[in-house]
Amino acid sequence: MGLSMPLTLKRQNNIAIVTIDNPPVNAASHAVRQGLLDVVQETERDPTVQAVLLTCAGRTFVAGADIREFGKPPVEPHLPDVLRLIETAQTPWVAVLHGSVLGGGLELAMACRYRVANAGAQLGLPEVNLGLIPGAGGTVQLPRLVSAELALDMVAGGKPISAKAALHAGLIDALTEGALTPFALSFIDNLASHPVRPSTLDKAVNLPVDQAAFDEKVAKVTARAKGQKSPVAAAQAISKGFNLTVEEALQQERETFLKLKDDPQSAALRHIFFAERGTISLERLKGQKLAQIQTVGVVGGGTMGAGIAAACLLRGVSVVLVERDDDAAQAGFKRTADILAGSLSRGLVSQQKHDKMLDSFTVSANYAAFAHADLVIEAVFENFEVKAEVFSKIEAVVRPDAIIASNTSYLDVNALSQTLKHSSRAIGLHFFSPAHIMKLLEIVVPDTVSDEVLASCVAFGRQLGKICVLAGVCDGFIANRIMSAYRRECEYMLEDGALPWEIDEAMLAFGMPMGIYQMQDLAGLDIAWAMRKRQAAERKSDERYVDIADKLCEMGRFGQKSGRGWYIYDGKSRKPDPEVQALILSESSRKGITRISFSPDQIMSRILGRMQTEGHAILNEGIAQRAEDIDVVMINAFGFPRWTGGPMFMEGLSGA
Ligand code: 3H9
Repeated sequence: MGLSMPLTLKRQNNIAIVTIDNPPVNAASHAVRQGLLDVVQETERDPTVQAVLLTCAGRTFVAGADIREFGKPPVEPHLPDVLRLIETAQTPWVAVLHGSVLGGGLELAMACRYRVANAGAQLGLPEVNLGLIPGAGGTVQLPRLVSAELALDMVAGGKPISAKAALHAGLIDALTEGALTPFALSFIDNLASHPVRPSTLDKAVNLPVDQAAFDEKVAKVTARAKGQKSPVAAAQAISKGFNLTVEEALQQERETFLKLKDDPQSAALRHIFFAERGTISLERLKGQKLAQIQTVGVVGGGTMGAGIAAACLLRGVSVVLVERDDDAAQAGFKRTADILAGSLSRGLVSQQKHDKMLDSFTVSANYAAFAHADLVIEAVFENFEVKAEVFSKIEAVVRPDAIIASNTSYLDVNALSQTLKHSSRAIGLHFFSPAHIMKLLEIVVPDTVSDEVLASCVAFGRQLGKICVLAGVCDGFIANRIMSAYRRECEYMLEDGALPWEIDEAMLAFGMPMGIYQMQDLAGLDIAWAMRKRQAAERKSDERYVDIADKLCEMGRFGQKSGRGWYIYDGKSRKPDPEVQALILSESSRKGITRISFSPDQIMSRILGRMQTEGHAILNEGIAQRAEDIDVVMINAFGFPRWTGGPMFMEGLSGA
């Protein structure tokens, strides 16, 4: 039929079956749009076609517009125009949904008269995550199929819903656990006796059940967005749309979409979308034989060990956790089991899966329990001698091919590897706490690690659903090294004239989830104090050193847990403390520093400048592979605002 390549059209009696085959995710690229246009023209011309069944090959339905085209000039036919033709076609289209039905993909499905799905399908409008709102009618279609409240949640929140929830909400018409295409064909058979229903845009819009409650939801979206524009624009598109005609609402949506597409926030979010998917492209890893990691040993059942154990169990990996004695082992068991119970109570796993996870989890006070482990990760106290001893105990009991990993966040993984008889099996796997939630995994690469071990650990990290970033060996690797550098810069600013709460407020206004001093108070000041005391002997005499944090600890101010730290606490409420202010002022004067005031912009520019300088040092030393990896780390380790693209991307934008 002369169709563009990614589409095929075949006939089954009087049904036209269109299949989009555009790997990896059937994105609505130019060729797909052109193909759809050709099909709709062809099938409208043919009076023998009674219905068009729209399916996708591969693992998913259309997962959205082709994001790679967004940076380029738009090429006709545009998606909204193609969808309007499908929507208004005389021959009804039936969308057959599986996998990720997202963005332009869901808009395409909603432009069809009917939608059937299999149980695994996920449906959503995630455009806000790319700094956009839907641009092919989504904000106008969705509230005509589902409630106004759900439409707001889906468009402004960007999270997909399950096929079951979509059926319940009225977004799809039928659901099957079985084979999809035969189900869709019999669905069409049943339609034959009914008049064709009106198109989505011909339906009346669903107004909010309670306008005041709806307005409150919109206000919450705005508050939660901090500086990000797209969720606010998405909420406005939905709420303003109630008072517009379909044509006006489509026009409003399109204008907002095009404006946001050219906004730096969208460019930044697209940058990070691809950066997260491109973190590891090392030649040395290609074609390596991968170890099958089915059983993981964990040493230590504290917060980190339990989190790592849960992260493995949640992804179907068996775990053996070893602690120093039976009581500690039982405590580790409970900590891990509590995390799994939390996943069950939040509906993230079924009872069956929960029970299976518990069956695959054992604890012991004896290292011999690691005899069958494919990989053992130590998560014990952050001290070189302690970790080295644990490493040799592991090596004494594991199989010769087992991998041995340290979860250290600062220590020298090269030196740690050398404590083993076979250093090629040693690696750093730096999880972030809580390890079952945080997406980032720094894979720390010692000089002697084998390619096979490294490749197997990357595959393992991905198996756990982590974003893996390779890091070279240095104090703090990527994340903590940059954190230490900007923490030092903040301390200089304290002496130079800023106050902790001014720095925190500037960081919050910038979009960080927490200020650096709020974070320190939450984590406790004593651990870093102990580390500074250990490092004191190596500190250069001419290095600028700020000892305000040490003095706070000497005063017994260890943070939130002791009721006082950088702030003073009354229960959970936190207030600036005049005593801390007095200490800071007296330290400036003791050092002969004339204090100057800092605006929030000046504070952030010093913090960002420090992050970028350290980022360049890390790149030059080969600690990070790519500037993008540093952005990925800062966003996923510390909640650096995604819509900025990360500190290295920002530097490129400013040309600094
Ligand atoms: C939109 O639709 C706007 C419309 O309203 C209006 C238009 C006018 N385009 O994530 P994965 C690539 S905005 C191009 O690793 P998974 C990805 O880069 C869009 N490429 O797989 C990767 O490539 P590579 C709204 C895309 O199974 C490969 O596919 N839609 C796109 O973990 C595999 O991706 C979205 O925002 C794309 N749209 O997850 C959905 N999507 O192999 C964005 C993926 O070379 N996509 N690629 O590294 C996703 O959320 C996930 O990719 C998905 C699959 C859940 C689909």
